[in-house]
Amino acid sequence: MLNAKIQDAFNQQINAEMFSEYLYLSMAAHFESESLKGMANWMKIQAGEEHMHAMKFYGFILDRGGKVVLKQIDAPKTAWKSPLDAFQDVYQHEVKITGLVNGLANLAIEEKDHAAHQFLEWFVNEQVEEEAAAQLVVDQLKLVGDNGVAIYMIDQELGQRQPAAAAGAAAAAT
Ligand code: OFO
Repeated sequence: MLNAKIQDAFNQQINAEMFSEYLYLSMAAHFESESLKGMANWMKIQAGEEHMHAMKFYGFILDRGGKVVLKQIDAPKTAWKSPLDAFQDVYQHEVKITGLVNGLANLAIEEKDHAAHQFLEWFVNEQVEEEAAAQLVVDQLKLVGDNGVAIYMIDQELGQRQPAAAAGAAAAAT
């Protein structure tokens, strides 16, 4: 049985993850319109991962006999000055999400909910990866500055990103 405080906090996190999905989909649409298809691909896959994160919370609440309560999703930004501007926003957003996940883990400890705490461990680790992935692209974009050829090459590289399930299957086959 899920206590009310954790249920509310987890429902709030569904909203945060759905906003993340919206934000990255908005960035994807922005990059599509800038003909940066690789960056759009990276963002669409990221948006899909955020949806999966939201669904993990959804499933956990229901498995514990709780009630899922969906709230209104804020509208994300729709334009960015440059690829660097967008990826810096990704990084800052992920830092914010890490703070939310840490807050949930603290709450689970306070409420002595071991199942919730264990469930959140996956997210704690995931956030390390998410921050690192965004930071890497920010660093690369800072390195190349306004060099169009280099931005094109980064775009090509980001176009190689595959959804986590497909990437896992490919790695298992090698
Ligand atoms: Fe980007 O990790 Fe969920 O929100």
